[in-house]
Amino acid sequence: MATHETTDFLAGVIEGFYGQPWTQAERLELFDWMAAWGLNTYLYAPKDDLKHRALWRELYAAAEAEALGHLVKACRQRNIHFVYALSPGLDIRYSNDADLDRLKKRFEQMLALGCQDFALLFDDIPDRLDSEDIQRWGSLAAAQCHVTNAMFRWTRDRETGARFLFCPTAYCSRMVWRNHGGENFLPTIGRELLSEIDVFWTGPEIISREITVSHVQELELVLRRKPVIWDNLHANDYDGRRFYCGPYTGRCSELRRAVRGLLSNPNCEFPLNYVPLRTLAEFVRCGDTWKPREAYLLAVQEWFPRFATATKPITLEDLILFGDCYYLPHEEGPEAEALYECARSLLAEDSERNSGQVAAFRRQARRLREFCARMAELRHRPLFYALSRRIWELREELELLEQHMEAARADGPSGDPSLTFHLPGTYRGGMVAKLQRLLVQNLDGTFTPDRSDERVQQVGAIRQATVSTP
Ligand code: GDL
Repeated sequence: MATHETTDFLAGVIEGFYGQPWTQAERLELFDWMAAWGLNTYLYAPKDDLKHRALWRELYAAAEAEALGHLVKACRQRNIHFVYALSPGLDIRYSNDADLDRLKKRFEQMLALGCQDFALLFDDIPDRLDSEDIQRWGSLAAAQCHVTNAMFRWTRDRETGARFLFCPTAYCSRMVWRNHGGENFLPTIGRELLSEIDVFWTGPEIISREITVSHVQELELVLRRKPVIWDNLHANDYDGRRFYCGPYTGRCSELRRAVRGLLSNPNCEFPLNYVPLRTLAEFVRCGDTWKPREAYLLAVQEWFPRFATATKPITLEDLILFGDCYYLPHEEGPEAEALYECARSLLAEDSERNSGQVAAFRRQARRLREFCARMAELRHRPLFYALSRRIWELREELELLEQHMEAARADGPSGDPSLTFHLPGTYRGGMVAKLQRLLVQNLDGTFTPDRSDERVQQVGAIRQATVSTP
């Protein structure tokens, strides 16, 4: 039986997001990064590989299997664990032996390709059981433990050193508080899941700003094992307007001893993951003190050569300013935050609008707009394609603000609406945008109807009428 060097602590990457999976070439590039940076685990779990989730019962066709086999081999050559995950939870019948057999057939195919490590994921699935499963298992947690334990034993009979991971249906504190998965979901998992099986956990939230040592220590008591963190800090599949290239942060270095692993499920667009993964790798091997901003600046410096343009070059300083605009889900980078604060104070009703401040805003906004324009000339086209839609929006908004401030300076606080080309309907338009404007999110996460929208629509209608009047 083949063996490979095992490291107990799992550090690396989950391809576990919704949307277009990474290409074969991107995965190979990822493995090179990982090998160079000391990351040891890659979890194959793209939600929209049909045979990972929706069609989990179907075997891979020959060409698909060959491509996966190639990845398994590429990982082996670099001493990286290739963990193959299946997500059968959408429609599995937990008490149906035929479904268990299908899982075995799927793992058998991967074993034949040289894969040694496996995972069963039950995230984002209906948290109800059909009547037969309820009668047999009593709870979703017990049903999941039964199938996972059975698959673990079956796998270990064939691959003695196999790592085996499990993602529960309630995989963060908020879900547990809401009783997602049913009463006593996690305690049942802790009690009934075999102790050799690792359990994924995303932290207090699905996208956790912070994961503290005390948080995971409390969890350990319930799970009866240390968790493996499935870290969604840099995931962007839930928001098509953003990506995150800020540093790995909100986790202190002591966390490494409190967990069995740290795996990042990052941005859908592979080329945008350089800094997130580089800084994760640094976090994994840093000493006692973790300095995220310093790590970010170093990683951006390394990323910079990929921004070679066809004509006029960009500067590292501009890349840092731009990166700060797409930093992290819960915060902008300091330079972006300063730019935002400057614009906000200039637009405030009682603003003095001193010309120095306006000039400072304009200078930064122009730097950014110029940077965005340069991106169209990136030689690394996949990087540009990954950025292009977001850049478009950033440029538009900055241009609008600049125009507005210019007009306000000339004509008083309200500005001159006729100066803008941003017509209602075409700009910030569409059904989703309209729906979003109906409810405003409060700081505590609750939503309330936005009455000001009626006013905005009225103004829009007036402008529309003005524009279409010959
Ligand atoms: C999730 C999904 C993950 C997705 C992420 C961000 C887990 C365990 N599952 O809940 O596939 O990419 O949120 O949207 O995190």
